[in-house]
Amino acid sequence: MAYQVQPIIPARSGLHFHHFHHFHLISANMQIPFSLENSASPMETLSLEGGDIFYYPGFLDAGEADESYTKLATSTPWQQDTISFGGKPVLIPRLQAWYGDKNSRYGYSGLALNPLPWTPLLSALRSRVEDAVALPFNSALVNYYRNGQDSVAWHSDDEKELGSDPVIASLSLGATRRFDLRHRQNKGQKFSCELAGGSLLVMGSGIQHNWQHQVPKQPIIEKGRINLTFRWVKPDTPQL
Ligand SMILES: O=C(O)CCC(=O)C(=O)O
Repeated sequence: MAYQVQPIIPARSGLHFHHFHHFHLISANMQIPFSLENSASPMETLSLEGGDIFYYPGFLDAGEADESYTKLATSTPWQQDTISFGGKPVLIPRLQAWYGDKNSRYGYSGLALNPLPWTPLLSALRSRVEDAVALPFNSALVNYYRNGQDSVAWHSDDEKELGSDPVIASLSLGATRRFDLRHRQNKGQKFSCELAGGSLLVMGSGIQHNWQHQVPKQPIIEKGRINLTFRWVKPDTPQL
């Protein structure tokens, strides 16, 4: 598996990011620590087969990340929605809320989501993320993993309203959780990292087409985690 380091800093970002060395590539018989120890770049870029991932540790400082986590945990109208899995209704193993511009409807696995209006906190976080990534986002899926028993199963974010090649920016708050990717054709080809509170992970062009991702259960973890995936959905896509 080839990988390379690309110091890419979006021109509009104006933000300073610290080094943080948490990338690991894992396949059936190898584990390669991914480190930018000698790179001049303040963020980490991982080129996978068919797509790039960018990791911004310390995107929010610890105080800001903690405050945002507490505010979201206590004030979001969380729902444990039901999806269709193998034709059967199943409760998702986490809580969620869908925010966005008025016309940014979204759905997956038989579930239709109408956007809640942006709150001041979510609007501010969205602007920060848009500046860093230099792309607009009109919606965010906010997931609450109450503890290590909560999870999200293997999937790609490839619903039609996301367009053919979405770039998705994923902001993590609260407990550090493992994030896995596996190649869609060659499922033995895997990549894992730890997503720390305050970090931003960007799944770039090609990733949703070529890779699936999951947040596995980690029963030992007692603390909660909130993840916001900022997305661009095609406005006014008809509901399911
Ligand atoms: O919690 C995460 O880091 C990932 C969330 C996710 O997979 C999604 O919203 O599609």
